[in-house]
Amino acid sequence: MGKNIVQKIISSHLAAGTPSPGSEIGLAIDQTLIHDATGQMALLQYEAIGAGRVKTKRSLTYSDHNTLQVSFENMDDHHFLASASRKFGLYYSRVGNGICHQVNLERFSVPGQTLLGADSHTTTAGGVGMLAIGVGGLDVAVAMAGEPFYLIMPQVWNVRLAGSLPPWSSAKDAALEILRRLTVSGGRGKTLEFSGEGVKTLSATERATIANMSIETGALTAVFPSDENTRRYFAAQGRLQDWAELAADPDAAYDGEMEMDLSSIEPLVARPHSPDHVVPVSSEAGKKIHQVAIGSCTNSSIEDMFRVAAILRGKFVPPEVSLIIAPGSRQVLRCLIESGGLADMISAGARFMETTCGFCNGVGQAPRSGGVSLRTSNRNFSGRSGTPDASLYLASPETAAASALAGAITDPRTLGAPIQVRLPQDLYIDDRMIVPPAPEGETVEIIRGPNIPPLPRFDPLPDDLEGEILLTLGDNVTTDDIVPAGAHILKLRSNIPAISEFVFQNIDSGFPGRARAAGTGFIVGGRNYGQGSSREHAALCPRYLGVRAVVAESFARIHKSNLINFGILPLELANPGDKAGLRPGDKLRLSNLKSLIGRGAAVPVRNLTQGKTIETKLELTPRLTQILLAGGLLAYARTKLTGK
Ligand code: MIC
Ligand code: SF4
Repeated sequence: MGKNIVQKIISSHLAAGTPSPGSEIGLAIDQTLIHDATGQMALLQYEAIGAGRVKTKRSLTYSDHNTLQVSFENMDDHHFLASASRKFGLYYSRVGNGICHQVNLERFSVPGQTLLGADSHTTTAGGVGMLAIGVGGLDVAVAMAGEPFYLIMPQVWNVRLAGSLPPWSSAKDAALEILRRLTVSGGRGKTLEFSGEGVKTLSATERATIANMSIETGALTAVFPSDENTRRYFAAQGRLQDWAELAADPDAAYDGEMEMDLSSIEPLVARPHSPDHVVPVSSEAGKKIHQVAIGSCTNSSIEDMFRVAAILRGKFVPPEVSLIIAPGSRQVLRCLIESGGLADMISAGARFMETTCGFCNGVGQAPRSGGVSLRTSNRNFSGRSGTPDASLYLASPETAAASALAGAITDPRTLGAPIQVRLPQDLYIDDRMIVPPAPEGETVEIIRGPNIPPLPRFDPLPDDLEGEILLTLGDNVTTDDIVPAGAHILKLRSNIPAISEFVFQNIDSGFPGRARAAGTGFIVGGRNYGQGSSREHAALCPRYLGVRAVVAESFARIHKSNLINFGILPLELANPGDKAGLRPGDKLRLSNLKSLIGRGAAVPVRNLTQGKTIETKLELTPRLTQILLAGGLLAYARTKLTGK
């Protein structure tokens, strides 16, 4: 029996286990990435592990998320990241060089290799045939130390693409169509592998857009074949030596499949406040908008930007709309300048932003109160823009440009004949903004500003836990709900005591105070608890405040790992109906934890207030059991790697 692409990459990187769906495997990691929202913790944790220089083929740090400098914190953090990267053997991409996923795709992606990134959209590199997985920063730190990355072998789903996108429909619409079908949880436990004649009609960056948003379905990642189109992309990047062909064997088997005819995809939009609230643009047409933001790691490639420039050429945005454009990398920006596209955008009234994440996670360009913002990014969770009552819509660059010109949501097909863009021959390749690590043996001092206090220390799991339910929540709670985005919060990513004061801020601002007063506490959630980003702060900060278990119907993959990594028990309700009997303020007791968890037994939760006991499941591999007992991955990895 032949192999599919995922099986091929996994078998060439298998470091432990047997790759059958549902079992734990260890994967050798070729490349890692971290950035200035997750990298501070990753590098502090890497330093605490004490493993010397990184052991991967290449590890990178990007400064792209936290680039506002209205006070000292972000710049201090950048100096920390640059100096620690230099010391530990990581390449450092300076602010202004671009968004991690776009730059990584352009300059470092390698088909057939593994990439582990402390960012959920690491999946973007699946567009050129990498097995690219988003995780918490601590998992990346451990991989940089040379340890395999452990995961549950996913099912591999064959997404068979037929046809080609009609004029004015774009890869973003295909990504939204996948979300419409799978919702924000339908991809759980799966990797999406793309095949079929339709794949050949998509360029490498269009594939990257689809791979980028696959994480929104809850999938582990997405992978495209590496073919002639991929080869062309690598040739344009001057990196043909990194290209390799990668395809599934003709008789490869899959665990499931999905058919999608690209020619039937019309322009789509995701309504507030979830990326799976997908409807045709035409059904929202005419809705007034106040802001249009084009960019983010989903849609900031040269192709995207050139299409936007062509639509805007010779036109002007009406006064009620603020049009924001942020290209994905310095390379994209340079091409826009040389082609005249930048002039078209500026002449049309666009505000031009840095080549960073920016508006995408609320670092600048917050909409007005109650405002409506149409964006080309991948998440429209409530509060993510920095304005709690704003409504965010997600759409393609074509829909965004058409809507900006009209001042209302507009189907781009109303613009008439399709636009033709000629992509540049010369991409102005220039890697000078990527600082290499120090040569081995050179002494490098790590620079730490006052925003970087020492790592908090956590004790091992006690035998008994008693505390109160601090908060009960519904389904699909996002990591943006737990530790919100926004410039004033993001700048504290390296300062756990300070950022912990913002936990659940948009839902229940009294949470931190209540948690601290309670000493030990629990959270109750519904289905798919912790969906969205990889931010380990959504586990680390609650742990810092005294949360020791989350009881939920189910958990999103990355967040569940992060909870375990920081010693919080992710307890799944055996009977979802029991959730109704868990009320805020109820006192809970969990007894004999060490022996129960140690022998893989169920963990009963005694509700002392209601006088009832609830059954929960704690599905752990032997390795995860050891991590929980040790109080978290940091303590476990340090002992394993250094004996301390
Ligand atoms: C996001 O898009 O939500 C982020 C900001 O890039 C996060 C990373 C983080 O919050 O640390 C992600 O996607 O993982
Ligand atoms: Fe940056 Fe937004 Fe992409 Fe996250 S989703 S990496 S914040 S551009």
